Amino acid sequence: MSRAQQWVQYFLSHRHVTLELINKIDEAHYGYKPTPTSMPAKQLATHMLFSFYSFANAAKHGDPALFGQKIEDPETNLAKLAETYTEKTKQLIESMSDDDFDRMLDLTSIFGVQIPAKQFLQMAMDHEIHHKGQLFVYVRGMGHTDLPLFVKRG
Ligand code: NI
Repeated sequence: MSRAQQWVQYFLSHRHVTLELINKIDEAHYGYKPTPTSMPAKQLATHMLFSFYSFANAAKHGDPALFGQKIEDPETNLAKLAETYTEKTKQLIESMSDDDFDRMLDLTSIFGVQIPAKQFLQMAMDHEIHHKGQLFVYVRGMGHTDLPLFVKRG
């Protein structure tokens, strides 16, 4: 299995759970917050989708500037947005060559370091996993009790 295929599998093992949680958020709950200072549910989910896409876009093209690029999307349905950006992110990772994973990214202006693309992708995974844990709390707070495991294999 190529590195790209391994990474796609790793990404999807967590993203499929994120999607399952997002699909439980109906429109009436888009503004739901577990505490007064929390991010609204739709904003949190959108942040996850756009962030991973930006990480992958920068990793694939070896261009850190792509990470800071602001994303605007007219799609208002969260489930549809999730499907679209999961597919776009998957395609970016899938199209990476073995060498792309080792290419150094100059992130000195953002994080003060230079790191290989594979480590940058690991940061994307850590970020996804962090916010996915939060989504569990959100969805439970909306009244859902039938929730997935934290990771989906196979
Ligand atoms: Ni974040």
